[in-house]
Amino acid sequence: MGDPVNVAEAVGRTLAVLGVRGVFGVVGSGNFHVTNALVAHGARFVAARHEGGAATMADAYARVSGTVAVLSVHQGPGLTNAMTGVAEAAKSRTPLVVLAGEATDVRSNFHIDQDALARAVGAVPMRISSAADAVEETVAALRTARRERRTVLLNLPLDVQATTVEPQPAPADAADRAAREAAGTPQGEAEAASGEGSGAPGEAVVPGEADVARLVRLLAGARRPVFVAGRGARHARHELEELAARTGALLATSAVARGLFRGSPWDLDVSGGFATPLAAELIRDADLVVGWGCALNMWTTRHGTLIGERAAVVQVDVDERAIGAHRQVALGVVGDTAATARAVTAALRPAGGAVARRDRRAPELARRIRAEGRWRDVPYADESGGGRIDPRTLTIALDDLLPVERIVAVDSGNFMGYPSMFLDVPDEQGFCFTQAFQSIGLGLATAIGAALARPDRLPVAALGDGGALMSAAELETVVRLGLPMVVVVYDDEAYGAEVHHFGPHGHSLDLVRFPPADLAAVARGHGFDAVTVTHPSELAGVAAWLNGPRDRPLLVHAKVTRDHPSWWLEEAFKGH
Ligand SMILES: Cc1ncc(C[n+]2csc(CCOP(=O)(O)OP(=O)(O)O)c2C)c(N)n1
Ligand SMILES: [Mg+2]
Repeated sequence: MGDPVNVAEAVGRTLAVLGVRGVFGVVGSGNFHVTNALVAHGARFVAARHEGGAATMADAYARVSGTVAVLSVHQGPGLTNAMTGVAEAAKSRTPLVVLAGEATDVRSNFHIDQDALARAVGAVPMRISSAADAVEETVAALRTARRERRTVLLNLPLDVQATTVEPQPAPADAADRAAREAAGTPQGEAEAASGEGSGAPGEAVVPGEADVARLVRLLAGARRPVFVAGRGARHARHELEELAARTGALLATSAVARGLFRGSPWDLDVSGGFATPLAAELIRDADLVVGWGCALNMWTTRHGTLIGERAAVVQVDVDERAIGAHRQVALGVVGDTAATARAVTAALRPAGGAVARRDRRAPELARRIRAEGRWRDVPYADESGGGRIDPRTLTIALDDLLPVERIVAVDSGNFMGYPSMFLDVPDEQGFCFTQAFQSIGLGLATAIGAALARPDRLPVAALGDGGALMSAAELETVVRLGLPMVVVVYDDEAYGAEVHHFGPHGHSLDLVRFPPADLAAVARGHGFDAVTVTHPSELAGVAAWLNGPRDRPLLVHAKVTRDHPSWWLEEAFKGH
């Protein structure tokens, strides 16, 4: 393998040879060599302007590409800057390797306890301990990320980095095998950390026969079954649709799996705070709810209210610990979602037998789902006026204007339901929801990472004014990368979530309101095109951008009405 290289180079080369392609970060002295080696061996490095942005870009890239991503940061502050994004990734079980320089000398300004930091947010601390073990330890870190769907911190102590690795010919078959493993498809999509489902494919966990038989019996006896698919079912659309067709089940998803059943006449879209009135009615009416790779947590069940009192609840999950973690279940099946659905379908009597299509799949219901199944079909009174646009009107208009082949990323805040509910997505890869840590400020970087994983789709970042300004450093990254992105800012000149949380109790709101900021000018300063929308007629500027060369990204600065909280926020407050 040629000349001796130092440990940093060996680590970077190993990761690249094993198939890592997406690398994000901010380069300092402690990660300079490792990052250069990654690039030299075929990885793409994306420079962010803040490590927080880089972490979330890597997270989103891993989720959408289905491969392990790498985050590369400087020792100490490089890592602390990244920690919010690392926490989101860890809670979401995103397969991610964080490469961080490490100052082990306690007298160094950069010294902190990096292991403790990783552990505190649920990431797995690992370390390159010596030149002799560097390659093996790198492979182990990648394997943990991939196989266990963990976010791994691979510490690179500065003194060890500088030592020399003797050339060792990598056996071709081992490299091949490892490369397949690393570049594999862990469908790393994530739901809330709080244990939202798991169940990535790979080594599919086969369910026990007795459990399959129990689930067959429950499905055979149910008149109105509903399936709720989560992160762990994102690879199982086909199998779940087939089983649903045999049992008459209706199909819903948790927020992170939004779009999974798009195109099915039985698709109820999201179960939870974002559910349409029709979806809520049908899920509440179910006599059997089966969560597939879905934790059925307080968000997905609206604090339990979406599950009828007499409904039997079943959970299928690859992780035994996820079963019953959020609510009691009548049956827990430990198994991969696709493998379990296949086994249950095979065990059912042939179509046309006792377990034929159920009454819930009547043509009348399909007609209702067609007519009332989307939020934009629910009548509302447009409150636009006085220089502000109703966010529903804004989002419906954008839904009409923007190409269907889109990938939507949503930040946190009062506004977040509008894009999550009124912007349609083509499939489960059209929605990237980094909300396991409920942090504001991740939406823009999420859109960047997702856009790089799906360059064929128009990326749409939906942000509040607070989240937009918190992450504004990455506007330049969007421009520099030449991404044809649409950033929509729902500007209420406030931390609206806090205004609506505390306003009704008579508290002063001075600390959570802000004077108007010209966000269109901020965006133009970074090289964006921008339009300010205070009235529906101004959306013509968006149409003009879409018709044009799209050689710069577009920021839509929407001044939105702000008289009352969104209904999903009122719902969410119950969880505080
Ligand atoms: C990093 C972080 N800081 C603070 C909060 C608390 N918080 C939740 S929503 C919110 C306001 C967000 O404001 P904005 O982005 O303008 O959206 P809006 O609520 O106004 O729609 C804040 C401060 C948080 N969730 N995450
Ligand atoms: Mg706001």
